[in-house]
Amino acid sequence: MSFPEDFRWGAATAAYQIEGATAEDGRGPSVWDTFARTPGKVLGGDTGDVAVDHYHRYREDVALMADLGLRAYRFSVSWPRVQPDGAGTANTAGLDFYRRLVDALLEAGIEPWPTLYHWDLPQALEDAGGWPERETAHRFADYATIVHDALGDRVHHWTTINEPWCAAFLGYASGEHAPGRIDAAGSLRAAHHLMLGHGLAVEGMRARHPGNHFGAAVNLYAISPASGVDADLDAARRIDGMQNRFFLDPLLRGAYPADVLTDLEGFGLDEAIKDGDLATINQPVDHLGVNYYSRFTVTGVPGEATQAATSPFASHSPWVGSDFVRFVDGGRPVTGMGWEIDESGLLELLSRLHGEYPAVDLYITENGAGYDEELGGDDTVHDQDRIAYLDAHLRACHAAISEGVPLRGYFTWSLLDNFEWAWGYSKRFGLVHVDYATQRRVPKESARWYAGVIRHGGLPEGHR
Ligand code: IFM
Repeated sequence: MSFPEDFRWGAATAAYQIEGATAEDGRGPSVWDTFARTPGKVLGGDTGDVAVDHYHRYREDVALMADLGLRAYRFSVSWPRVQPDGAGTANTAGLDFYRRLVDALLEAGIEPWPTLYHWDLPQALEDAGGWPERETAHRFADYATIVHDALGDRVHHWTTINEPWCAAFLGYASGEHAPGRIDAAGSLRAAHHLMLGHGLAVEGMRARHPGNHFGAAVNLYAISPASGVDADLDAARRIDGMQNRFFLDPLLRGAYPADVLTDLEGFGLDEAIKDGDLATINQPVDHLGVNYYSRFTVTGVPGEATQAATSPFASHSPWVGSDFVRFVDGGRPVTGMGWEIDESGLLELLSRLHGEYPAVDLYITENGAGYDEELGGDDTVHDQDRIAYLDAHLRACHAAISEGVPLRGYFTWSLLDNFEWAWGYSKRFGLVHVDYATQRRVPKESARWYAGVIRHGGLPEGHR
């Protein structure tokens, strides 16, 4: 099962999850520094203060990537490293880190794919109101152009925001992620302003380097109603609306979905949307990043199964989860996160995206499986479950390409074990095991398997 010659084989990480060095070289505090220090917010009281020390070990990590044969590496830039207070002139020492990283990647023949916002908002901007404030979108666009001015001559693919659903709704509605606010109306404004920030940033960056490629990465799900009864169909419509279409439609069509706007009446979103915003959000983009992990099965029948532990981020949007939608067990095997494994959902999603939003190239910007793993006595991790997960999802990618879906690359989540947000260091997603006490890196079996896939440009025929 060969993939196209120019298919981008990659792996992904994010700044706060791997860099550490949170107080070095002038970096300012981010909302995640504050949140992680707040008792009870992160499992075990873990923080990103050291993480996997990538800030100091990036050369070793680039060498690991080269050993794996990665063609591209998706990382995120830490906004508070570049602008410690979220505004004003750049902190040169912070930008220099990304200059060094990009140079090391290019020297190793690995294409750098930066994401500008993977959730580490400068704390000063949160203190001024955070993403529910419109001004934050403008601050983000300024920051984006600073980074792009520094790297845009050598970096040609740019992702603006990562998973705005999480940043807005886990950050401001359920409070499970930083900054930990519980404010449904504020979370909707946050979502709108994240997308506005994306549009303003693309506009600014493209004006400077029209030849570069720009896009956003969204976390999308396959969604099934638990049955064909009207209440279940409506639950599926609602969760598809909030999870998928609420982001896809403004970004790619320039309009919020009408049914979702009706569902959200009374939450003040209308007042946040100013003339021209949707045209700004709907900047032409060169690619859409798809972060895919799982399928949701939902019911709207009152009194049916309550929140299933198996649904990532499921309970969380107060107005969506409480009255109309409940997540039920879809009866599939789960990863160590309790997330149901369903590669058919990825094929379904890719076909749908191509059918409904045809004009954009697609990349899988995240896909992977988290487990509680330990290094074995033979000094490796026999992560056959992860290999099976990746293999199945890559077969779905291959099927999508065979159907004509313009899927141009795949970035597995994640290169390294790292700080898994509210789960701290308890869940491991890496191809490479990290001993958090010594920072020693050991490629897992999945790393060797993925290197083989890249080397052969595909997978053997038939199922594993
Ligand atoms: O670790 C996260 C990543 O930061 C965003 N997408 C999901 C991953 C696994 O939870």
